[in-house]
Amino acid sequence: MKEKILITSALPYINNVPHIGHIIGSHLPADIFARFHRTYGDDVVFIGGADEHGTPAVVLSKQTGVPVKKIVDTLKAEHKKVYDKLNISYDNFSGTSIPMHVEITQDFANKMNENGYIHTDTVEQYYCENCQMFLPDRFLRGTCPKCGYDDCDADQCEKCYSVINAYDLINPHCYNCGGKPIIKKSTHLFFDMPKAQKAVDEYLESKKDIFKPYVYAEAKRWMTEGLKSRCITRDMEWGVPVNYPGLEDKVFYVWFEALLGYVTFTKQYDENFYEEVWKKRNGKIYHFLGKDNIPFHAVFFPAMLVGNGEHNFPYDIAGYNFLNYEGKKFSKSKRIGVFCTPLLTSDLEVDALRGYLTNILPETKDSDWKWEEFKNFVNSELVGKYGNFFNRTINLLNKNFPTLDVDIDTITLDEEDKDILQKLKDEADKITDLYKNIKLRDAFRSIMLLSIDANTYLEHKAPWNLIKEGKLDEAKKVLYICLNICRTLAILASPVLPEKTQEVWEQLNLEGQANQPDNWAKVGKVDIAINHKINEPKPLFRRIDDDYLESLKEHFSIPYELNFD
Ligand code: B3M
Ligand code: ZN
Repeated sequence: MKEKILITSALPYINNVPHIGHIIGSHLPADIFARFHRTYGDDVVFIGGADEHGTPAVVLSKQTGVPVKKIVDTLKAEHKKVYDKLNISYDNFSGTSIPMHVEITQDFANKMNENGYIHTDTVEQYYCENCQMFLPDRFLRGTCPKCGYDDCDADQCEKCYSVINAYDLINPHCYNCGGKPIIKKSTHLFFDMPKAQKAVDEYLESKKDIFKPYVYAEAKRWMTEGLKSRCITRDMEWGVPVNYPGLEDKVFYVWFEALLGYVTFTKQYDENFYEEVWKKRNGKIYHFLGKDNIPFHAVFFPAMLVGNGEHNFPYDIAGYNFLNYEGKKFSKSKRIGVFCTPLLTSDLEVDALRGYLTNILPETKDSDWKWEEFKNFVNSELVGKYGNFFNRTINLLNKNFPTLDVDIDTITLDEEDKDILQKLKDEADKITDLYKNIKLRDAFRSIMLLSIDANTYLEHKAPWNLIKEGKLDEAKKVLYICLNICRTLAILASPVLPEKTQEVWEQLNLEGQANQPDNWAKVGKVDIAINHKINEPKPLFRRIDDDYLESLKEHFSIPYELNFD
């Protein structure tokens, strides 16, 4: 039965341009999962967009003197180009500055207020006299009260990922000028998180076997400390305006409204789907994000949903670890990393990149980009194993039997045929389950392994010898089996390698698209027409030699230079 599946990828702050670590940590896995479900036959909506508000872009604006709106518009366009180039198949890539988002956020907060989850309080807030401003979130720095990290901001510690309350920061100072802030009174809205503690506990309990263990553990860590009231408004101009009487000069705290971006962007894309999934709770919501975002999605958001009472809860939260670069942390200023804007002017095959990233997806621990490993992966796995099996099969067919015409009555399967067909079926089932359970790296690795088995079968059967010996029916049988394996291998890998699997689909001369809805029903099956006509073969992936690798390294080491002219 068709299921409604809503997939979201964390909304990036718009104060930079993504590097490959951002891609591997949410956009790519979310895209693979969305592509799988579409081809599987589900009713999928995949949304993302820019987290345009909050302090990150405002901080950059202060540093560069460029108006924040201009920063956001310029960088958002760069983001979109990168995601398009990588074939991230967003149904709706939007942004939190759209008018509909103001309405959704305000209505959501009103309802929480009606339900008694919001109160106002006049509190002492840090204010920089030098900069003449309150110091929300990233504008305030100090020492983390949890881990002692000395460059912690007043929102979340970059080191231990603890969510911080501004007044708990030790030795606070202004990020802008380094000055010591004074304390000024200001009235704000507070979210009564303790009131939601029990319901969030129960929610998390029900997710014990669904969330990955470290996502569950990260959520529990915050719960065990006990939820505290959290300020959900800020003294800033840039953001979603608050409509609460007397507080109209404030905006909502960025995490409060950004999470609701998921609701807005669904509604903006498809009102009916929004009604079904968010309001009637008929469907599953999957969030993809980096590990630093886990507490907000697994605790703060569910707590908001408890307070609001009118929306569906996340079904699963796929949190990813980080990607390092050759053993070091990505750093734009030190030019350490693989940056994304160079993609736009590179002839690097996007699926080679997607394949390698999937192979090192940081699902259970941090992983490491290594150029040498990238080269070896492309040459030995994509060219040597996966691509090679298609190429040999299509070549042999094209040269010897451009129209196959297998005589089905004369086919008798020997043990080796039966083994490979059983393997095909078993592996297809296993890989399908891995996709469903968001074990995308294992799914992809299993596809690569299956292509080794397929090559071994072909090698053993050596249809080229059978042809020489005049055993044409036997040769046709082997190639017919290989042709069917090719179809399964193409469909199975289509979520990861959308361009290449479509190319090979056309070489195989199969109908429609490799990734068309419901095509998944064909995986593991052997039912291609017996008089199938094959097309021209062409090598699938480009081999990477040392010179090309050097030029790629150089090309991808250049980060985007901010330029707002
Ligand atoms: N913008 C944090 C980040 O970019 C934040 C995610 C919002 S998801 C609703 O990592
Ligand atoms: Zn200052």
